[in-house]
Amino acid sequence: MGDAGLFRLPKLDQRTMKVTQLPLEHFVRQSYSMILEKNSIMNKKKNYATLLLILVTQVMVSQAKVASNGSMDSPNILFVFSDDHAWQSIGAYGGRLKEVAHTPNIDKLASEGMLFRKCFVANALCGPSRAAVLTGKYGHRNGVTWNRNTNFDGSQQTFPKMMRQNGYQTAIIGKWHLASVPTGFDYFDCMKGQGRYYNPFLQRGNAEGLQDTRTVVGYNSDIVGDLTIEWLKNGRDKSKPFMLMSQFKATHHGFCPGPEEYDLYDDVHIPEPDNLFDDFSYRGTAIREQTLTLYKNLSHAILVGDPGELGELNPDQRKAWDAYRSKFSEPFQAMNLNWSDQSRELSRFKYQSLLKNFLASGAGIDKNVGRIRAFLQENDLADNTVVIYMADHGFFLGEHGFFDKRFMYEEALRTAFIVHWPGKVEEGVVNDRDIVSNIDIASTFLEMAGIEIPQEIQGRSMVPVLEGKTPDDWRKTFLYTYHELANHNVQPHFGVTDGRNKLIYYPKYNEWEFFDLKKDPQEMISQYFIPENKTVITKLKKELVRLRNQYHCPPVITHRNMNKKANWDYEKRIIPIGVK
Ligand SMILES: [Ca+2]
Repeated sequence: MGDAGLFRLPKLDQRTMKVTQLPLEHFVRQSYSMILEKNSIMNKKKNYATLLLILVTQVMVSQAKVASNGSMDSPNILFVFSDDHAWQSIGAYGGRLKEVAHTPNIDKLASEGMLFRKCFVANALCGPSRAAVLTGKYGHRNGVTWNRNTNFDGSQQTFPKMMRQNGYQTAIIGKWHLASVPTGFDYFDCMKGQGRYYNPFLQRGNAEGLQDTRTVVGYNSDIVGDLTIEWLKNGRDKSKPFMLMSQFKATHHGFCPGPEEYDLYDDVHIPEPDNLFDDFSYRGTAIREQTLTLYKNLSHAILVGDPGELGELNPDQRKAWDAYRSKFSEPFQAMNLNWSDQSRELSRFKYQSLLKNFLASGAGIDKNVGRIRAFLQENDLADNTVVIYMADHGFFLGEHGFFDKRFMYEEALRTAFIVHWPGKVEEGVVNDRDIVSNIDIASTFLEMAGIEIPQEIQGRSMVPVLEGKTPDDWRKTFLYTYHELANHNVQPHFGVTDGRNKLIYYPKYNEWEFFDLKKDPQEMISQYFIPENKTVITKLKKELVRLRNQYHCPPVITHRNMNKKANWDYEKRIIPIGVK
């Protein structure tokens, strides 16, 4: 433990477990043909001796009963994954919304495990994050770099496939989003596309492919909770450990809460961020050209009407939803303003409406996290199941006036990540030191299961970090890549962060932004042109090149550009932090 290598080798007993999972015939055939191919000029006597040794080993390891139904060596894994569930909206993160966040169950999970404050995503978008989780790779290596092409190539290696091949029962329930039929799962029951908040259409199947489709009546998060519990109750093969991905659609765009959460934020005032009315001074062109402010770009339907992702409501649901919506539509009508009015009065109303819908949607996830964990507790599964809570990426909740993600600023780059691993992870630890990522999930789950990690995986196992034994060579910097120019006019960019200092590059403009989060946690004044930062910026540029090489980034964005002297208007308007 605490090995400083890039990947830690599995323990010997864990390595042998992998062998016992392979059918004997398969093992003999593979081994024998491999020997013949590789050693055709070796004498046959030696070949047979090698084969005999392998067979004897096979028989010996088969004597040992493989840990089933979860154990310390091959624990069950429950991966709860939500969508856009901003870390600052979760109480345990202690941010500006902690007094109004309604996340008691996620907070409890944090109090029983390790909460990461520096979990960064490779790319803050739904599809790319899901592909990064499954493969442990950046988008340019797994094929999903943006949401317009989320047709994941299911023939590539993924951790669920490897776990399934090594004796785990694998299942995924809820949001999939990756267009192609899920592969590597003994069971899947997923929404089509983004999924609808009410009465979602679900596609169900197994390792053989799609088996049936159906519409399930009800509210999305409650359905994901129900189906997760139902699978744990009746879908499991109790002779095997399981790896279950329970993936919520909430709190994605549409931000529709469920009926049980309709009244949660009545008469509650949501605190505003200091930079709700950011004027985008002292930063580059990209932030001034985006179209993701809640006061200009959030549609009427999203806050006071029917969002596109609402789904088709039955008469009872319609009546309840309209009554809920009147809490927003009636005050809006009373203001007697056009929706496109950009007055602070209407902007503040939009902020309150967005946040109430978002937080109530988050509360619906939290309630179901509580239900699922209660089931584990009541069914003797709590002690041998690792429970993870993670969001696919962060989300702006009014910071800079934004309501979306994409930018490499802290609200989107960071994501919620909490791990409860009974007997392994110390309870209630907040990890604000180690930089971890969604690309680390695959390696981590493989090591938890005692499966050797393929070299081609780009993320690293967090197991030693979780055990409080962070290797000396653990990453000190992180590469972010944003490829998509589709919605909200956010230009492609990439950058590097060491957790405090952050450098972002926008190729289209040949512009850089530099922030020191200790001095400027809200990233309001780029300090790129301040002479005293030259040393750290030069160091980060070198690190950016090193990381892009390490991760085999394609040369679509040339390093020649990166070395050109930036020359742009705002250079003249730049000020050092602290100077008024
Ligand atoms: Ca998302």
